[in-house]
Amino acid sequence: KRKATNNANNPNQDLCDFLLELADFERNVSKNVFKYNAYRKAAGTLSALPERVKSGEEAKKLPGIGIKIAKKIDEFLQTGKLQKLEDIKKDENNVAISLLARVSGIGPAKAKELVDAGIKTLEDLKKHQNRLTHHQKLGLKYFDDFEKKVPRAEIVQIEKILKEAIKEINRDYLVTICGSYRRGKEESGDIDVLVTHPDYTSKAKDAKKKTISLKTIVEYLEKKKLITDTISLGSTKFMGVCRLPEDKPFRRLDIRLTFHDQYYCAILYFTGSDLFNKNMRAHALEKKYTLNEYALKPLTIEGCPGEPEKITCEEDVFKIIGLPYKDPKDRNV
Ligand code: DCP
Ligand code: MG
Ligand code: MN
Repeated sequence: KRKATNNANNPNQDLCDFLLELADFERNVSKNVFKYNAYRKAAGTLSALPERVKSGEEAKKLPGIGIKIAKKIDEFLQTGKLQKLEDIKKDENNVAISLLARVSGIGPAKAKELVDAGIKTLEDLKKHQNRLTHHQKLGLKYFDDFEKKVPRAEIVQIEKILKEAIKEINRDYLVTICGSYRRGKEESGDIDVLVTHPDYTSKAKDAKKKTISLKTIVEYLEKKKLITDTISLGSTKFMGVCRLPEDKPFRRLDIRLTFHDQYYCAILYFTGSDLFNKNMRAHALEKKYTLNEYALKPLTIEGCPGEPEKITCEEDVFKIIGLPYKDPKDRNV
């Protein structure tokens, strides 16, 4: 669940690591989302630099790095560690909460509840599975595999199997793998899939919609031995686990079924990054539009959303809110 800054031979890797570790503690222990985002943003900035940062002062000139983070960078460059982090880690409960919150399905509140009950290691957790939800049990079972990044080449293979299988059910299905993979990343945390069908629109009659079913897709992918576990399955959202035939690690797989007339807003949203989405939504608001994973709607003077704009590609959204088009690979921040 940690958002790594996975840039091959990053000259500032150690700095990024301590910032991401701080980010994790802020989210899971201090529950300060603001600081969590600030540390992540700073780590993201450093990971994109081609050269090693020489001082905090130099770093302060970069986006997302203010005086406080600059000071921490100086301390780390001079002493090789960060006292704030050392102090946090002196409390074994903090370390335990941080560990348990790495299990898929366990959030900061649940992690604290478990640690308060004396459950502090993955071994402890295995003995107390009755305290866990179905999702959390799977998170524990696949803990090691879910911590591993998915190489791009593996998603290419999964994409091929997935598309062939879904088109066997009905050849008009449209399938797009979004997330970090679509942004061109060499490694991803999971696999995010969007599916639609020309007959499956927000306006279509229920009878017609019923012929399109995410459950049918999931069952077929199980039969094909690609999907191994289901975390949750609703009419439009599947969360689960998949694995390639030849003993590769188990991977987190998300599939969403979306209406055809909302497909391109959905693709834009699920391609991310989450930070890019935040900025784009804010820009849309400045132009008196509201943007989400379903639609782009103009806002009236009273601030009420009107009828959705007709969107037939991602470019439409950029055009309407007056932004130059950005390729998915340029949406990493
Ligand atoms: N998303 C978002 N806001 C969130 C969570 C997700 O806008 N709070 C969108 C943008 C993400 C996409 O959903 O890119 C997929 O979510 P992931 O958590 O799978 O993120 P990524 O695919 O970008 O990264 P990773 O490689 O970690 O999976
Ligand atoms: Mg993803
Ligand atoms: Mn995902």
